[in-house]
Amino acid sequence: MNAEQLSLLEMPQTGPEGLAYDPEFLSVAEEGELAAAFRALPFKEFEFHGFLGKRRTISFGYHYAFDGSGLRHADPFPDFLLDVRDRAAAFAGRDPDALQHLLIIEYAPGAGIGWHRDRPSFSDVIGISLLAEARLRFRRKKGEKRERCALMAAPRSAYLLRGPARTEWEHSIPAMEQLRYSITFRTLREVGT
Ligand SMILES: O=C(O)CCC(=O)C(=O)O
Repeated sequence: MNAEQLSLLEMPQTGPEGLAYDPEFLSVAEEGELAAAFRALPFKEFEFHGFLGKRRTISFGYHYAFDGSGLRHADPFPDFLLDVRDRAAAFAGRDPDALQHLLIIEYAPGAGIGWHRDRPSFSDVIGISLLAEARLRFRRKKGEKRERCALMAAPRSAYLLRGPARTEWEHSIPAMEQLRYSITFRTLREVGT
């Protein structure tokens, strides 16, 4: 990761520990094919305790419902994403079968994602960006202050959130100006860890 990809706003370090980045994870051709396939998917507005967000999502493997019901089984991963899953697993140094949750998000212009940490049911998060660059912002409390930094996630790139980047830092993406899709794969946290 170089200084242009990771802007260190108030941080004297190289970024959240546990954040890894591959700027060229997908080819241009793969990105085009995936985006074309995504246009046919039955996305639904993201629902959070009865409120609808601007982004639209679809989950495979498992679905996490924010209505109190939590993690449930969902349809299996589509075949056309199995190769991407295998490469995402290799990027994270994990077995492909460990990537059990797949979430595709459609961010139309004006849609973003607010500050959050992923649910404790999940462990590693591998995110792949399509079509537009996103400013993946990070923050965590340090005493009375907050540390902040941001990763410019380029189209066709992949990032990994693990360890402190996943559990100590919150992340968010401001409203997009252009259509972006993200693919995120998650491992499930083992009980007792
Ligand atoms: O779109 C992205 O890359 C981030 C997705 C995200 O933060 C999430 O699904 O919790």
